[in-house]
Amino acid sequence: MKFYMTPGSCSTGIHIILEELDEIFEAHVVNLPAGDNFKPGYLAINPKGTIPALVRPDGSALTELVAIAYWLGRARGRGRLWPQDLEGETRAIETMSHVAGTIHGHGFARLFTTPTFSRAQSEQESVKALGRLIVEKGFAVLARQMDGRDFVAGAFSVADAVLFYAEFWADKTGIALPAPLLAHYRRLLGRPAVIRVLKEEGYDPSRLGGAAPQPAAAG
Ligand SMILES: N[C@@H](CCC(=O)N[C@@H](CS)C(=O)NCC(=O)O)C(=O)O
Repeated sequence: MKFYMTPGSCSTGIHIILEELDEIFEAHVVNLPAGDNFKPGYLAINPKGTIPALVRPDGSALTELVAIAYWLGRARGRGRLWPQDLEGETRAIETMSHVAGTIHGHGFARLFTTPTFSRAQSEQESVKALGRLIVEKGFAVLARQMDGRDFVAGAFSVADAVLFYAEFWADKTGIALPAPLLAHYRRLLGRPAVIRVLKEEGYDPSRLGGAAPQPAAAG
């Protein structure tokens, strides 16, 4: 398979899944700051110009992080990274949609690609502040969901790798994680596949996960 990714981006979640599955794949780094995602060569693979994208053994390209995670979870490794029961499957989809759609798409995107939300220079800081608020509210909801659980849906699944990339971004941007999410993040930071991926993407895993948890909101 061919995996189109950018180190430290949302594709890290898919990279972890590939590594957890022991997949053999070609990694193609797409340089987002250089705009390589909008060059014809990449648009021929993913017309949306986003990463990640995965070209599968039959040559077809799959886009959208949640769909790629779902397909890898179900179709590869005899389905061992996909929950086996309906409730687990449903909760995995619920969490992945929340992370990719809300926390990433509405929250972190406002922090990382602020001008795509408003071109006005005077609004840049307020767009970022709103993004941070959306991320924090999203994490507060997820923290209640994850309280008392080691993983999103029973055993480790693709949904944990998806949640991980948002927790990783919180760490990188100095957004404090609520205690249940910090515990989940640290749990994943201890997995050999996660350590391998972070090193391959240029990070030192031993320097991650050190932040104090966010105190629980009053009331
Ligand atoms: N809906 C897409 C969004 C993925 C996404 O936003 N990827 C970012 C990197 S984390 C990206 O490709 N940004 C470049 C751009 O949108 O121009 C998905 O879920 O896969």
